[in-house]
Amino acid sequence: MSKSALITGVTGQDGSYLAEWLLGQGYRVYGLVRRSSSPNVDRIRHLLDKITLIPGDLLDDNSLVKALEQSAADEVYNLAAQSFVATSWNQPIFTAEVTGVGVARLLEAIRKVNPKIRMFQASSSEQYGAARTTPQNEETPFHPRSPYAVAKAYAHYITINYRESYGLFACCGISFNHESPRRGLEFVTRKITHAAARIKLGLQSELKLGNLRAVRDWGFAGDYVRGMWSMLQQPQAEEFVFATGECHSVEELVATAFEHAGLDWKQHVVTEASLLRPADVEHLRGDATKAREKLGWRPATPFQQLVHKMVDADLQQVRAEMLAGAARG
Ligand code: NDP
Ligand code: GDR
Repeated sequence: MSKSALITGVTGQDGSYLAEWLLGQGYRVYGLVRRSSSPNVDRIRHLLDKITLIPGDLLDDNSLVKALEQSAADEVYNLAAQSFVATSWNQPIFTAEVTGVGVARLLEAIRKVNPKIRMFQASSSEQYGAARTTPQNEETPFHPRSPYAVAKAYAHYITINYRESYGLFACCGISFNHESPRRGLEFVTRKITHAAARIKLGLQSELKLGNLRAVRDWGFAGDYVRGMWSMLQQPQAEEFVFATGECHSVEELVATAFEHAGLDWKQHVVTEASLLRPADVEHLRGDATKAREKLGWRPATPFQQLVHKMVDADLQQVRAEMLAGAARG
């Protein structure tokens, strides 16, 4: 009988790529979806006849128990979170409840339903925050700089604590930023590539951004989900960093995207004080040596290729929306 996997956050960017990857590996795939007033399955529409959706929420213990029972999961990938850093200052308590305490709820449910379940927790490079050393690896201390990162640090330690307390196979992958054409529109990469496409096609002229100096280690989401899966195939549960080891500033990202669209970014980008964060993370670069050596994991998509792919996808999407709008009259 094939293995069964439950993905929380299946409607998100990573959830959609992970579902594709697990289906390719022969898994029965279940996805936890929270109730919304209208369906929110754009990223997994092409998979709906291949995966089973189970209603539930990280805020609701009982729904997690039921989802584990219904899926008879061998592996659980906890990708669900309030994942937008900027929002976490406006909604710190909600972010702590979902992104932090939600993980304790899931671990408790696993303990109750089947302690043999293997669990992946999506930790974040944001936990390093004002990092003391560069590049960051599994040994680098955390110094979180946002309510989101503080919640993720709690989630990280509670996962390790349940492993040490109860012998669960539960482990954290510490991923640096990873992007794709399926990235949410509010994150800086997609905000930029989508705006470049709209400006190119004459739908807007200006793009407002915050901190252009911030530096990140950006990779392709499709590469990172392979690492998540590999972690749960190991003989022992332990933490791994996933990163490209290359970093670029937001300004370089804008320049790369706009140039690919045939635009001069300086004519369109304005900086806006309201988009600056109360405490930003200025510089992150990851060291994925352990993942390379133990898991054989390597990111396969260089920065420029990633940005070009996102701009091309946005040009295609915006053109299609314009055509559909014209056809509707
Ligand atoms: P997204 O924001 O695209 O997806 C988040 C998912 O979580 C969505 O499916 C969302 O559902 C779901 N969700 C939110 N709240 C709840 C809740 N209360 N109960 C159940 N589901 C909920 O994130 P990504 O795919 O980019 O990231 C996946 C995970 O990895 C997140 O935990 C993120 O914090 C973490 N991470 C991401 C990195 C990145 O660069 N992408 C890097 C490091 C860590 P809905 O569609 O209904 O909103
Ligand atoms: P991040 O991603 O906070 O690293 O979290 P985001 O793309 O939001 O910001 C990256 C950097 O860009 C700067 N920036 C802007 N950001 C946004 N969103 N919008 C802007 O207009 C803008 N202008 C400048 C930010 O200040 C920041 O320095 C992402 C999320 O996926 C988290 O869930 C994940 O844990 C981390 O990556 C790793």
